[in-house]
Amino acid sequence: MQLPRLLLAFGVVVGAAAAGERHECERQCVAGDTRTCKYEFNIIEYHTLSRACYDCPNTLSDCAREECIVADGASRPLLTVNRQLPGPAIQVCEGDRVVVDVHNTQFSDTDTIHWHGQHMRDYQYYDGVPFVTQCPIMGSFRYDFPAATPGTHWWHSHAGVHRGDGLFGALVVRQAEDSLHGAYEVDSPDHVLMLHDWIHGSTNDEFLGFQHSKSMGVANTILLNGKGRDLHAESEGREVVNTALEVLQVTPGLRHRLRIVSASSYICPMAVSVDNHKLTVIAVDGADVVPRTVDVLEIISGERVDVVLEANQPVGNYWIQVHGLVECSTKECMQVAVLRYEGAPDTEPTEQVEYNPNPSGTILNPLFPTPVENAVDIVDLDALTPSVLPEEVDKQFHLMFSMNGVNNSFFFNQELYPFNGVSPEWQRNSPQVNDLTFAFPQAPPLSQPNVNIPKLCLYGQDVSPFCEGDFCQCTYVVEVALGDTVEMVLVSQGYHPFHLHGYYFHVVAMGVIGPGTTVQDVMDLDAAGGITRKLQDAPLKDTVLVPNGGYTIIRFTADNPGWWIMHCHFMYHSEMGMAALFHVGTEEDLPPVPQGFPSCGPFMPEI
Ligand SMILES: *[C@@H]1O[C@H](CO)[C@@H](O)[C@H](O)[C@H]1NC(C)=O
Ligand SMILES: [Cu+2]
Repeated sequence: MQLPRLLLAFGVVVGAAAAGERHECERQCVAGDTRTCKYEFNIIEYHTLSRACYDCPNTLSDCAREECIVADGASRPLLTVNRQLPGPAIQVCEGDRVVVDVHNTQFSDTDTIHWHGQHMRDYQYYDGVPFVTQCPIMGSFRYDFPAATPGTHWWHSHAGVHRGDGLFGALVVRQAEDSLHGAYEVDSPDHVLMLHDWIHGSTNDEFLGFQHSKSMGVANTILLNGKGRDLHAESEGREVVNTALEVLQVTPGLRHRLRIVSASSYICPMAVSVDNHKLTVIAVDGADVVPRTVDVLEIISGERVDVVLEANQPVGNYWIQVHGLVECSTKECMQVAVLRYEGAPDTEPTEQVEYNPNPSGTILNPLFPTPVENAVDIVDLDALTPSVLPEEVDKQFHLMFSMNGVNNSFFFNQELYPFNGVSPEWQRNSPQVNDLTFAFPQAPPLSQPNVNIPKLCLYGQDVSPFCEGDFCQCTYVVEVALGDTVEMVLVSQGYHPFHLHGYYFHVVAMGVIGPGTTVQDVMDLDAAGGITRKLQDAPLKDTVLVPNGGYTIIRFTADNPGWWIMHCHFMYHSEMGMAALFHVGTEEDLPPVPQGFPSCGPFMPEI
């Protein structure tokens, strides 16, 4: 039977009331109908449980008021776009022109917005990385780019730790006819699930406490589409607030496409499952894969997973469970949402849920990639569009992601309080790439190519001029010619989600060797034939786990010129310098800098 796909989804507004009306671009996609989709993003400093909430939580109906942000009921300052958490979702059709006017109303801070998943080919100036592609926004800035890469994506602040304070939202690009449309009937704009971790205070306060004092930098809880409950309130002596949970409504008998995004900021990979339901994975990071059915999916900061959920169980309410892993297990962070069948009562499931970091069943993308039966690693997935990669590449790079105990001058003073002169609770390891802390240029090399980069250091060259003792800091750049085929061997001590701007890459290998694995260990294993590369139908991603004590190998053709940041997607790690720049081609390969594009830089005249 042919079901009226999508009409169902767009015909009725289901679930909890979304803030305001639907944007006219949020529509069923039809070939030939492309539009200009305009958005106003006001970056506003704000607070949970503000006066917009009236008598919430005492009067529960007040909590649903427009501009009232409850989160998990903890009172804290935050940053918003348009007083919403998450910020407004952009849901458009492939080929639409997306125009977002960002107005920064912060009293004393700047911002930029990155469109995670869009590769900005020919629109490099709108990638949204401060001091790389543009100057930080002080007043207003108009982003203008085509929705060129279909799939489930998201947008977020790329400035400081603002993402953790609430500056993020969904960016979904649908197609008139997608390759996997036969796999589901419903693709509702209400079925986007943004997962993010949350702390009970201002992110900057916590970040400074982590760097200079004894704060551990771990999340307090997880929120699903900005909603959730402080599940440890009672045991930790906080006021118990009966906050609303997110509800996803499904139609009995139909298959629904759920679009899951990890907007996590802290070190909080998550395990996602739905009680009594299997999840059929059809896309990762927006790119279609040959469908695989699993029980649980693990997702790390920046990743997206699209699944099909068939509503084939008795009409009722079921828990959607999200459990935090790694550092999120120290506070047993978890959250639930309700999967509600049409016709089911407006109640919560009665099953008790308990924190469980070791879910059973078949797991997609496990944190510990091993050749065990019940795991589907990212490299086990097949891209839906067949491809065969050549055996050889033009350029190979090795990048080590590690946490180093060095006299990082941001936290230590070699004379007054060196790393080895303080007790362990005051020590902080520095997140580095190839033992280097990334220093941002003073002006964006993309839009101001003539401004000197004072601390420029190139891959493969001597970096000693940039070191003071054991601490090295520079603007680390990996350069290739336009069109080069590239392999990056990513090695890691600890878990790090690697994100490269401007590209999809093929994930061709992933594995674990053991604690303390070095680049040399991976090279030796590779030389001995111990690493098999998947050159046929390797899945495409833009964010990938580099497992603890292991490696991930990616390949792609550097056909998108520009200056692209690549970084660990854990917010603290990238802000503390676990980043580098990937420079492709030359100025001549780029479109002209847009007229009137803002410029910035140091003012240091001769004296
Ligand atoms: C840091 O500086 C101190 C004092 O100069 C030195 O003794 C120590 O070896 C350096 N490195 C570490 C990791 O502490
Ligand atoms: Cu990291």
